[in-house]
Amino acid sequence: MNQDPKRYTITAALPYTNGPVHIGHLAGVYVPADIYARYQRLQGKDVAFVCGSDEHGVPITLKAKKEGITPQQVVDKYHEIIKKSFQDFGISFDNYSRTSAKIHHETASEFFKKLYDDGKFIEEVTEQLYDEEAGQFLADRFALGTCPKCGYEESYGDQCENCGTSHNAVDLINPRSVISGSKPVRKETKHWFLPLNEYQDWLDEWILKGHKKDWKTNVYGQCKSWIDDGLQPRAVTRDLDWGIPVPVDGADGKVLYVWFDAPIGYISATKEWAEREGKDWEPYWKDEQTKLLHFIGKDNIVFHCIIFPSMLKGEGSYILPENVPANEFLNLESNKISTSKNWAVWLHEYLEDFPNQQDVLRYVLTANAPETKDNDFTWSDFQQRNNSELVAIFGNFVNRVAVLTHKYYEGEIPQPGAFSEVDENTLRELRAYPSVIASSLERYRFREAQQELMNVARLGNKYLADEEPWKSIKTDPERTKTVMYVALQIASALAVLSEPFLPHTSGKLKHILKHAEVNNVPEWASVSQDTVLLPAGHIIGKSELLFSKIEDSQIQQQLDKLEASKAANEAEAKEVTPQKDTIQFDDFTQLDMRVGTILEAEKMPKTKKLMVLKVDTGIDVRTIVSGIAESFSAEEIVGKKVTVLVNLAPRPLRGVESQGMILMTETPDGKLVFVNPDEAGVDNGATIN
Ligand code: B3M
Ligand code: ZN
Repeated sequence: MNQDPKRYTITAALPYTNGPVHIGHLAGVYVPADIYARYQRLQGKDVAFVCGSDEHGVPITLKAKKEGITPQQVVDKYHEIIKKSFQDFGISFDNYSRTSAKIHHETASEFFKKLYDDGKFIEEVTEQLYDEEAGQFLADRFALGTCPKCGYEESYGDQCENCGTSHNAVDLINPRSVISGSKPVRKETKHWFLPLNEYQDWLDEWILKGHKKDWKTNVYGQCKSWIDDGLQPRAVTRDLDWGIPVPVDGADGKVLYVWFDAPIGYISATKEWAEREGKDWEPYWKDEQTKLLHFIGKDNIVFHCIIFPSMLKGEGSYILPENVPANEFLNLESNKISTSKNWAVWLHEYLEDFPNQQDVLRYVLTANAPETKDNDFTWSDFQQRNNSELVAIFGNFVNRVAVLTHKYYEGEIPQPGAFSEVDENTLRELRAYPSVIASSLERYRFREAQQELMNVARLGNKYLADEEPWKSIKTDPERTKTVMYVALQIASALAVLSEPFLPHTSGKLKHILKHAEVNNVPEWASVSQDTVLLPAGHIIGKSELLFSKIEDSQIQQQLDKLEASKAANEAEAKEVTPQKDTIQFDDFTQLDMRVGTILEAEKMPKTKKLMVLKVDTGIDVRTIVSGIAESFSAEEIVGKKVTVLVNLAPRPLRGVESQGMILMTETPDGKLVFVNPDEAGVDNGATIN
């Protein structure tokens, strides 16, 4: 692709419609995508910025079960809430669609059919997890279990949130059904697989050997590890009743895998938009001169860099993404954002507490964007950035300029005299900003770009502080005219350059400066040229407050809210687990539990939780892999007596066979403790009954 693409197709991850959106979504995906799209439009570029609700998949069905409503009711409810939040925050999608739309069902079905007809799938009967109690297959998030890669015990069937790997539900160790809690059996069923292994060499060429070295290191690194690990065929269909029916014969009761249909949602959203606008959608997806970009969070990297590109390649007529600028995660007050724990700042709730202050949140989230590593959002940082940056730097500059223009000239821009060296230098510096900001944006460095924007306001403040028009008005009113003229040019540039970042503020500022009434309306390109943005004689409007101070009490209110969530979670955690179903004495006697001693302990490399133990069970010395590394160091447990379930079937954990299980319990704050036999006088091998 040359440096100057003909058009841009910019996609933002389709949010699952099983809950509202929070600051993590905004910071990771939608604000950067929006800044980028707005910036390209300001360059006069042809942009299709698309998104929509991801309405299929197990998360939706689970939510419906939990709330006792239908999946359709779930998606209808959250689609509206999410769509409104995006509008409120000024995310300027050209189209926000939804995957339940007819056009999407058609597009995704056709896509599948094309791959099917071209023989791009493998059709295979395999064993899948099946919940006999619920009478259904356990696709994806319907199954939970231990991640085969990192040992995390709450891994979903399709993906582990701990290590990011995506796998098949049958790969889970100790799987359990989310529906009934029961242990699933394996049952045969037919599915269609995308043979990713056949794309391995091509992906290696395209990403690793190709020109993708300029992808962000977090993205490139994940791709590399995937490709280096060797790719396996992936099922693209599921046994579920919610989704897009598999459009071939003999596929009753089967739907497309949500991660097969969702990215095609970008294409359907583009089609829907093009139809509405009377345009042709195809160049946006098929012309080599189009720059296709996917904005996503880091948990979606494999789908957008490996699987979707393989689908597009297999289909044959589509272009591939030029870049996938994925972000890391945003934490909240040092803890992982969690919907289920209500540890989040929900966008619709934020707006209730901070009405019309969307741009403050956009600003803070960009200033703190998790671009290269996970980052933390804190309310005190939010307050600080508002009060000492937006209010004190940006707002203060604009307010001084507007107020003084009215005070001295009744709002009319004065005729300047000859420029001093300081004036010339200031204007020259100002003209450099569009390209400085652009260069950061072109490299997806949004934090840096926004800092440069603030430097424009800083330039203005410094200029006023040095030139002191409020003093010269008494001694040299002609000089004051020149100074105010220059300051007004800076304010005007700020109105233009802030648009991608702070669209509401930019709109207000343009309104104050009455940009629309200037003959040549100031634009991004004109800021860098040696032209006048606001001519002498132009009359500006009255100053309006762009930002207002955020008080300590408002911050305290937010912290109290979070504190309440924490208290509620703790109360819930304290609830005693209900007693399980009665078992017979014989069932109990089948468990062979012995006293043992830990002889050696070593943390398993590259895992958070796993420890490899050598345990003397009295019968033998055996290896047991246990998920205790976050609660104990190796040193403190060597020599400890523990209770061991010795006749548990051996199972491999990350390549090490675990030959038993150590009995544990947990303190209220999550620390594991051993179920400790009386150490005085029991020998290893003593039975427990
Ligand atoms: N809905 C996953 C997510 O919200 C998913 C993104 C789809 S993008 C095609 O994390
Ligand atoms: Zn894992």
